[in-house]
Amino acid sequence: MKISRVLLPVLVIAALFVIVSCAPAPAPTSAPAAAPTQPPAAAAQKTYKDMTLCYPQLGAESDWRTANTASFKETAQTLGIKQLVFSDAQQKQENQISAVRACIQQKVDVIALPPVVEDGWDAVLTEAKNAKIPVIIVDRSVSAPKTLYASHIGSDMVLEGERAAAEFNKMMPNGGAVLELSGTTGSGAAVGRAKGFRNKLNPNIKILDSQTGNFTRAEAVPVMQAFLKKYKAGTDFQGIFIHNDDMGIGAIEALKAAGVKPGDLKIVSVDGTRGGFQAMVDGWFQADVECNPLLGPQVFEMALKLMNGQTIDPEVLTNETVYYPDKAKELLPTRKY
Ligand code: GZL
Repeated sequence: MKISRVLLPVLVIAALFVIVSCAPAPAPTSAPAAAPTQPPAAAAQKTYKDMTLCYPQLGAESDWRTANTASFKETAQTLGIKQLVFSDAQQKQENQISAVRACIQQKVDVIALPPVVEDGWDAVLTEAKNAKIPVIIVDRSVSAPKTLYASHIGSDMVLEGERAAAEFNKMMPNGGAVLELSGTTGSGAAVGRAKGFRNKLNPNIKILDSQTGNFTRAEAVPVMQAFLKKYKAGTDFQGIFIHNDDMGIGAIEALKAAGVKPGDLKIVSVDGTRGGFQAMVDGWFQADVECNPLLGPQVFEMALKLMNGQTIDPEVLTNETVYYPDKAKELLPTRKY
């Protein structure tokens, strides 16, 4: 078959096109991808033996605090953690902040912070977050944004204050006046208890005066002495709301010296320590609102979950009750703190 000179090149180009477009795809230049491998084994789970936990304790101001410290040290020992980085800030926020910064430098796994006061933590919590060290707020609360820490575990301080108010409402149905011996100024415990107390106290019961005893027995004595100089026990006031047992024991010293007898006044305290139970046995306290310091086991469990990338509840409140003199004698020998 003759093909014209014009048609021939067209046929050649067309033929070439067909060859290229049908030709099998050129062999890949790189070697074929290896068969997919198994996903990487999950990272080995951390255990307590891998844990370095920082606990910059706020102080040693009360029997409650002593029991809280013991709970952390004993639990760390029992679990066999790698290291508990413990320090005592002597109730000074600047010391706590320095201790947290030292733990950040040390690259601890978790920081458990029992804040002495509510405010002033944003900067150091931001530093911990930037260092990718999770923080658990323990016991008292902070005003810093919740995005700066993993969780808060502690008591509902407002409820504790409300429970104390309910006791005075029951004991003083016809009203009267009470004094308040409050905890450390600006602390979540004192702020919450005072708030709750005022939430629920009957309007016919007046808060005659309120002074801080900084949660210590020693500082409560002069505060109670000054109250007794200014007001007549039983006449000007019939009751006292005391934010912790240690200050209650200090107040009792001053009341005894002024000739006040057990039962002359309606006294409600907070914590439920052995000292508070003894004060109920002796007739000084009419009720003791529980505040549990034994938080160590729960905090270490939360810390291990954080180390293994697990989420934890952002807020863990401890279940508490109110103790009364009628059971105090029987329960006193069983008290753990
Ligand atoms: C409350 C705690 C308080 C106690 C005091 O959770 O922070 O501090 O009530 C202690 O005894 O000093």
